[in-house]
Amino acid sequence: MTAERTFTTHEIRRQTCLDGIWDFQPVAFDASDANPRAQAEPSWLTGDRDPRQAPSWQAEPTDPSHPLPTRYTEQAVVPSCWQTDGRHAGAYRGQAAYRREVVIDHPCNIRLVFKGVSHTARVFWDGAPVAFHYNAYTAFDLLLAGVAPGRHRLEVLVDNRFSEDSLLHIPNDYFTYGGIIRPVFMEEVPDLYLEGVGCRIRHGQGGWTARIEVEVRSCSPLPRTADLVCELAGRRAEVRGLALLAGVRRKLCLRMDFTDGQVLSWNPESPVLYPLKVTLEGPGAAGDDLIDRVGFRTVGLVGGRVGINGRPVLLRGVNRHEDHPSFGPAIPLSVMDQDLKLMADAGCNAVRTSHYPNDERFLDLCDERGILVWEESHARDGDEARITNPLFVRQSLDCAGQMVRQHMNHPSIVIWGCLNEAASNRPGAVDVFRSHMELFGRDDTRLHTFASRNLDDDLCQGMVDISAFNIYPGWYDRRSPEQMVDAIAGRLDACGPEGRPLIVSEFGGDGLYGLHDPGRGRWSEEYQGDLVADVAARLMALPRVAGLFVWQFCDCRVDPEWETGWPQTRPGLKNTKGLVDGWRRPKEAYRRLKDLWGR
Ligand code: ADA
Repeated sequence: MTAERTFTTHEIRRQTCLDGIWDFQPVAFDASDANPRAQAEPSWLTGDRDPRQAPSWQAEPTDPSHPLPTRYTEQAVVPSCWQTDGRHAGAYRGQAAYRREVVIDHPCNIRLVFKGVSHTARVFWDGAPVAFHYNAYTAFDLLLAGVAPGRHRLEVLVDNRFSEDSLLHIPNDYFTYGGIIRPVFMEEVPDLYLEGVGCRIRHGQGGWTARIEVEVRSCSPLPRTADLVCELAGRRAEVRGLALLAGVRRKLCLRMDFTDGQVLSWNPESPVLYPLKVTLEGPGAAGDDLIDRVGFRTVGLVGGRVGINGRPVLLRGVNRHEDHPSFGPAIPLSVMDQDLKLMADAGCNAVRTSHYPNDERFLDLCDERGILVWEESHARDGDEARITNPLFVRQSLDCAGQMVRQHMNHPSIVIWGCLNEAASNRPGAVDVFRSHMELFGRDDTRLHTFASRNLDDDLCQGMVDISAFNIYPGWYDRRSPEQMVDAIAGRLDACGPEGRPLIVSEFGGDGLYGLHDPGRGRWSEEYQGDLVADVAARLMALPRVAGLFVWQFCDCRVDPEWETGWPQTRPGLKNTKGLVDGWRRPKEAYRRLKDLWGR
């Protein structure tokens, strides 16, 4: 059975993983479907392979008022995506329904947790709609109070179409897959139950303070009371006789202080984690619990570097897409493990989750291995019109808010990022950046930034804790790394505190796996290896540069519908700037980086 995290999260609450074989049915487009992009003419680039068609599936027509199929003719594995289903590994973009039976043996409250559905999910319980969620990369949950014993039908209608309703998932330089791509869990919760726990750890005069927020929810028709107990690093805090009226939620704030000697700090070399355990015990009521993990560490700027517990660290990182030829975005734990081992072997100490929140188990592994994470909210590339669209702002802030709330406790996350390469040089877009930075500002235990490509005219650098720019010397740009960093530094000094450090959040170039050229020409592994090693060495020699992230860790698939003409620079519809290819086979660039970083 798949575990939700890499450690035990409940000792009391009954949790069942719903991964496995589900019934599956693609659902046909119908004429009334107002979906302008999906109905646009197929581009000449995709040729006969119109991505709207499911070449070998029997798609069921649906009535929009009853969107679920009346019969299911296929089966699919959860989690997975339909693009990696062996028979039709094409680019089907559309809707598909998933169904499975759930047997309940006594009356109870059921909480369903979906860790990721790409990209829009409508959930139905015995045919009735119970949840809607947009965006593939954040989790969502729903509560069914007072479920009767018996056999129940759980169905999920999944949609991966591009449309006017989807402003984060757009045709892009990575692929928006379709499917239930991360695990699904069913939990039985008592009438008073724990909805979440968030912990902020700060260091002050000779000691640590943990501020713990616990959310308790009642799904009972009657008032209820319970005792809440919170345990961390040998300490215990209690709230006795917590009373909740019918149907309400309540947030409780607890504080625990530790002297320096009482806990070990979390550091990249010694990533010590402590369980944070919250328990609800009611007089006569069933109990509930949540277990997460925390690390005692501070993040700041120290001597022009990112400082972990006051010690400066040069970030040597990679950008990673969750993508694999066999699994798409439904990356198994074993591949996460493999990826992190390859990164460590190449000498990386950091990873950027470009361009969306990652599977939480990957973050768990980073916590355990001391890898520093820049976690990024979902968005890549946005002109002013798109990112100032109120729907974009809502979807993007929703995603950023869910990311912060869901991943708050991971000590490995040292940077919250957002809005990659968006219009930070347009006066009309400044407020959009500000609203994201204000949201991140509620968590002062990390640095906040975004990756800009506007070297000469960025207007939003005054809002970030550390500046970050994507530069491609030797690939898209003829300037040298020094010239580009100089241009950025000049601009930063003119508008912000002088000498503010900067991260090169992307650099690199394409290299086709297996293409060897004694002349070391563009697109060969040799050219890419020379480029990555040369740019990395030169950036590391610049005192202003506090970190550098290679674009990218592994090759990834791109959307054929990507509109800008750039697919012509994506052989095999892949972005081939990976240090390893899709199958994780190291390229020359990997070996050259390892020579620089890994020894
Ligand atoms: C950008 C972008 C990446 C990728 C890269 C490239 O900087 O942030 O997502 O598209 O360029 O390969 O061109």
